[in-house]
Amino acid sequence: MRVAVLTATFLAVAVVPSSALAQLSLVASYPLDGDALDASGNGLDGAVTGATPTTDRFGTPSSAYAFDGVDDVITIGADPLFDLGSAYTLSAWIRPVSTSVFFTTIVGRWSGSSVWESFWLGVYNLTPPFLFGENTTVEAGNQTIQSAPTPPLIQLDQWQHVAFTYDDSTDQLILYIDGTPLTPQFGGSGTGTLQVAANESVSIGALFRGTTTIEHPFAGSIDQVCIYQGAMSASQVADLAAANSCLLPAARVPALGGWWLLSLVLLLPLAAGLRSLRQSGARLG
Ligand SMILES: [Ca+2]
Repeated sequence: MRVAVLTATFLAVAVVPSSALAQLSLVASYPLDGDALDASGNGLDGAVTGATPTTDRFGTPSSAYAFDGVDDVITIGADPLFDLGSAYTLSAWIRPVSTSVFFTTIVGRWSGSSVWESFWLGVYNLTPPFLFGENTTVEAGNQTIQSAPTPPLIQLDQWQHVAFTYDDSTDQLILYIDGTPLTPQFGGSGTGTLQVAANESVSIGALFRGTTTIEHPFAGSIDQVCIYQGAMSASQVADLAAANSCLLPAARVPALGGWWLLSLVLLLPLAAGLRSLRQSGARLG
C-alpha cells in the first residue's frame, strides 16, 4: 500500500505540468493543404471564399492558400473556444505581395461591440512593410503593436513565419518574424481580457465583420495558421517557426518519464497479484 501511495504521488508530481505550460493550449490549426479544415481536433473548420490553393514554402502544390487582396477570405465562425481570454498566440506562414490596401489581415476576429478587433495579426503596406498586432480588451480598449523598420523585416514575395503573443499577466504584446522577437516601433504593452462578441467570426485573409462585410483583405499566400490560448515564450515561438505544423503544447504530450511511471503504476498491481498467486501456490504445494 505504501509503495502504491508513494508511486501515485510521484506520478502526480511527474505529469502535472508547470503553470505556464498548463495555460497554453492549441485552439485551432489550419495546415491549408487543399482545404481549410481544423487539424487541432476541435472541429473549428473554415469555409473558403475565393481563395485558391497554391504552393507552400517547400514548393508543394495545394499546400497553402492565395488571397487576391480584394474579397478572398476563409471564415471560421465564432466558437466560444475563440474567446481567448487574457493571453493568446497567433502564428502563420505568409508570402505577401504588393497591394494597395493599407491594413491587411493574416488572421483576426472582430470584437463586435466596438469599432476595434478582438485580435488581429496583419501587415501594414508601407515601405518596408510592417507587421502589426492589435487587440481590444474589456478593461483597456484598443492596444496595438507595430514592428520597427529594422531587421528582421517583412519581405514581399518571400515566405516568412510571423507570430503575435499577448499576455495580460506580463502586460506584453510581442511580434515575431521567423522566430525572432521584434523591437516594437510603438505599443507593446496592454492589459485585460479580450472583448468578444458571440456572433463575430474568426477569419483568415481578411476581417469578416458581422455576417457579410469583408474588410482589410490580404494579398499573397498564407499557410499553417495556428491559434493558441496562452502566450508562448520566445523559445516556444522559435520552436514553432522551425516546425512544419502547429506544435502541441508539451503539457498535452506525456513525457517519456510520465509514460514510464504510468507503466509502473499499471504493472505494480499485476506484479503484486502474481506474487500473491505464487505464494498461495507454494502453500498449496
Ligand atoms: Ca500547408
